[in-house]
Amino acid sequence: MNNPAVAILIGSDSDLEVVCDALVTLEEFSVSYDVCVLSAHRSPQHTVAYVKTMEKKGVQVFIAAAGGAAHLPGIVAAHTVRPVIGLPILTKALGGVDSLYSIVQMPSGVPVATVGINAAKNAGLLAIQILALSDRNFEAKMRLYKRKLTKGVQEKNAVLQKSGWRKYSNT
Ligand code: RP5
Repeated sequence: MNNPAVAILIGSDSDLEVVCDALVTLEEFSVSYDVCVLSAHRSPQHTVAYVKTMEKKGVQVFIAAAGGAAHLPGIVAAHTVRPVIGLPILTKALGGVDSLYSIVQMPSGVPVATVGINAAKNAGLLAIQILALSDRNFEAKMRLYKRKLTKGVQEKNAVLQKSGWRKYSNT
């Protein structure tokens, strides 16, 4: 893709199953994106080169997903002035807390907007909200999305009010 609005870096192909939720969300909003496997530790030079190239191509937001000693979002943030969203990936050893802490505890001056562990959909939505600051089309789509969220809650409440809470109980 020539001029993506969002660039997504994933630390390994093993992260892709989780990250797919972000990609699907971007596609649902018709956001152009580029996605690459790049590692802060295993391919550091390629990672930095990619960030610089994508910034030159006009990328507005970066999403970086990584697990364990998850330094990828921080490395991206160190090399761009664009906002960076960090997506911590669930890990077998420590349940993703290692990823979360590695991403969220950035030094002063180099922020990474960190979403929840495996919260790929939220990473995609946050990227779209950033784009919506300067794009009325994305803003309108985001308002519609929010209205749908509200409608879903109202429908659930209607079912609860009609059938009573015992429908939800095993006892
Ligand atoms: C991190 O190490 C990746 O982001 C991934 O979450 C984790 C494991 O990578 P693989 O060993 O599956 O390649 O860098």
